[in-house]
Amino acid sequence: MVIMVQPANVYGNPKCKPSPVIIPVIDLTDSDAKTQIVKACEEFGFFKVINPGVRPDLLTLLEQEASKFFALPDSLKEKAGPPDPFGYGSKRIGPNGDVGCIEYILLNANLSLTSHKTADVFRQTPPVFREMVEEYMKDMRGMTSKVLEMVEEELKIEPKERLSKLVKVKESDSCLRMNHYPEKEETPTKEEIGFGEHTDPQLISLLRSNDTEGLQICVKDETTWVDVPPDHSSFFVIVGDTLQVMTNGRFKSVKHRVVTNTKRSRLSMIYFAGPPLSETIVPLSCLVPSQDDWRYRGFTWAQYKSSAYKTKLGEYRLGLFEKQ
Ligand code: GA4
Repeated sequence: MVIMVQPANVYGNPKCKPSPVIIPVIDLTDSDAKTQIVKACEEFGFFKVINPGVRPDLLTLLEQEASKFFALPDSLKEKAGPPDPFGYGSKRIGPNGDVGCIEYILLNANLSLTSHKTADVFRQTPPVFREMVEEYMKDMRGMTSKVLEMVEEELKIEPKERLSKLVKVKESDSCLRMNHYPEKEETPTKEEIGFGEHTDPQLISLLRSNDTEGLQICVKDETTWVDVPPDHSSFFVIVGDTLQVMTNGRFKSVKHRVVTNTKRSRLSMIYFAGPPLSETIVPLSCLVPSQDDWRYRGFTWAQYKSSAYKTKLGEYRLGLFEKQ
């Protein structure tokens, strides 16, 4: 199955008449799912998952509790900020001057490792919020490992190079972001940036949103942006930089962004599945046996993360690690 979408006109060139783009829609229970996943990761670095197997009541409850947090007075929310990088943030994204029409909560997937800013998020919310977050992250860990296992099977990745184990182990450095893009009071005349264009540094990310549009991905020639129609009952899978390196560029880490132009607020939750900090990231030798063919030099996830935090959102972070 696929969704046909038209290239977004606002940031594109209005003179060219672009052809529609087809975003893959994959049912993980389909017998052919693993082949479809690999094709989608190669072509777009992006696909939609239907029938994700996550309890709809958990999604509804978590969304309700997150909305209640964002509806609190600024003075209370700000007690959990500014983010370090975890905690509550408003308008500023990351430490290098990026801004957007957004407020958010960023949480480490391992809540017990968490900073006092995160503890302050839960101080402002009922205990059920933390319980829902923990349950949701467990489900997200399950879904990311399932997708990666399917990739392993299709690409015949050897057991010692398993991708899925990187996100299953307790040392996995994953995080959860809840983004709230407030509604506009007046009819907006132009779209504004909610979250600027970027690629995700991790292995893969799972994004879910309410029924408000705004997400766009960059396709084809790297210059065409397309609107991704929202679907609150499905998840979107985003390939990150780390998976691009491990597949030696075969999978694309997709550039994406969020524009806000609606009278309805947008609420999204993204789980970023990352490897352990000490993990060395190199192309998988079962895919690329000769090091001469590696397009990237190796790095640990800790090194990549610290270099990412020195960049602006839209920078091409892998450039530093490409072989000449
Ligand atoms: C982009 C993907 C995730 O949202 C994130 C972001 C992180 C942050 O907001 O703290 C970064 C950004 C993201 C990449 C470059 C740096 C770090 C903001 C920023 C400018 C949580 C992540 O892991 O990397």
